[in-house]
Amino acid sequence: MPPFRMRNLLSRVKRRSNKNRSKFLKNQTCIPITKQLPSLLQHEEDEDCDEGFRIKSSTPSHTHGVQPLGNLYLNPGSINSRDTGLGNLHSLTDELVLDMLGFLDATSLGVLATVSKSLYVFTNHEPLWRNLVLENLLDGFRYNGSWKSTYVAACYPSFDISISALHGFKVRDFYSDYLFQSWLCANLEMKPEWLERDNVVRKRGISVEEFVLNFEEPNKPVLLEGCIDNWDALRNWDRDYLVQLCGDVKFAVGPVEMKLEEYFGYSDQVREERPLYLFDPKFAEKVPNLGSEYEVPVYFQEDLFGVLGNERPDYRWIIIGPAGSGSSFHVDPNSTSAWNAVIKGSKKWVLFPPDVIPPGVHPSPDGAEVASPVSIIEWFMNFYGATKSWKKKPIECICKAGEVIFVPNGWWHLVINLEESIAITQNYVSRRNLLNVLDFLKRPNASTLVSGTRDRVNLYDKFKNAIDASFPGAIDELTQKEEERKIQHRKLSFWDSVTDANMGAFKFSF
Ligand SMILES: O=C(O)CCC(=O)C(=O)O
Repeated sequence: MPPFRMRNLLSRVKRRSNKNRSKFLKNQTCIPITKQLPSLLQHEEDEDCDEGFRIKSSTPSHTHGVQPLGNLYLNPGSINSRDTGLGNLHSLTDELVLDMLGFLDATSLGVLATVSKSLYVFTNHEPLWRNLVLENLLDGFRYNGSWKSTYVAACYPSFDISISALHGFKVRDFYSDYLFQSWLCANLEMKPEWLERDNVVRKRGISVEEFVLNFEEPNKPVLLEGCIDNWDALRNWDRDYLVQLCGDVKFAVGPVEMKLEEYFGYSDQVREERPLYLFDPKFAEKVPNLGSEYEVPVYFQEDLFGVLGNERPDYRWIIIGPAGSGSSFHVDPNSTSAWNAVIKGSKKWVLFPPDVIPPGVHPSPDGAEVASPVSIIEWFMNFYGATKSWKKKPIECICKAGEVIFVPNGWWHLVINLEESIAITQNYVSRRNLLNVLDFLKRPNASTLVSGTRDRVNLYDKFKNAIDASFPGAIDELTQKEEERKIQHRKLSFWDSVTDANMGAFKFSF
């Protein structure tokens, strides 16, 4: 590892557009926000930076020699070849240059790469080639060591990129925080202090009544141990078993469909900031054995969206991803609650209650758009520390194989896989949450908020009618109970405000 020094990394905050995972905030659009954060990072001869960041072992230096901008200021006399090679475009930000290059096809990128060293570095930026692969190779691909060579191997099979004169050049004196940070985030170890806090309530063997009373009703997360011990999936599922079971069946990986064997080929080789995540809602239809090797834990059996039969929104997913993959901050769709069971590996969870927006996350007032850091690791680097001084601490834990976390509706959550992980998650609506879900589906902008179904606007009517038909009077009964609960709550808060809770005496304020 060559030494690097870095000062004042700009934290990149960008739109999350989870178009490919309808489970998530599907229709978020771009709110670019640039924030200057005093994110000091210094790396001298050793591998620990002064902020305690640690680069993964066996990490090669940046493929094209990109260095953080701070190094330029510490090397008086050197000239940033980023600027000289961009000509009149040098005053544009790196992000804008890359956005413009994102409009080009592979051939134009290849031609531009020969224009200057600077354009060589920009046009070889891996996310540009990743986009080309994901836009053009929708039927899957064999990852070939880098996104560029994956694209070239698939589209120009007779061209051997490894013998090209323009392959794997390192450019001297190219300084860019933006490009460097992509590399850094792809190669950073999770800091021990990011994993330390474990304040989730853990329960083993509780009754359904206890679960409803203490967690579902008050809408609080809980980690449930031992409730999937009977799953065949827990015993059977590993790479070899799944590859054999699923054969040539393809699963949704972002916008593309891949065989498991192709996906594992990719995840074994890749080192990137946001690894592709296998997240498939139709896994049980595609491979019925996957569906029959697990069963819904006893706590989540009531699932009222079931009244819609095949018309229910997507509700169950198999999730597979390498270390570093995961889900950035989101709230689950359609105001549903969820459970997530880890079958292999482990996941770090950070959850904030509905009334606390996580630091670095900026939802639009109607909830249809969310701006957040580019990657999960970047959130940890730039925002996790802020939670230390927050009064309302997030709930955090590491969920290991055999454990299930309950994610109550409306809670923001972020998940990062600490090792290769396989999980099943389901979103559901029980009686405790039915009115919330109906309210959500009825919102005026339902067409932009509702997800997991094609018929977003009519989902409210369909669902309500189906509930009325299957459970006549249930909605009225729940509405009445809710009214009573509110009145009760109002009464309580009045008495709370005039009495001293501890002394039982009246409280006066002057
Ligand atoms: O990446 C994961 O396992 C978490 C998925 C998720 O956010 C969820 O189940 O709601």
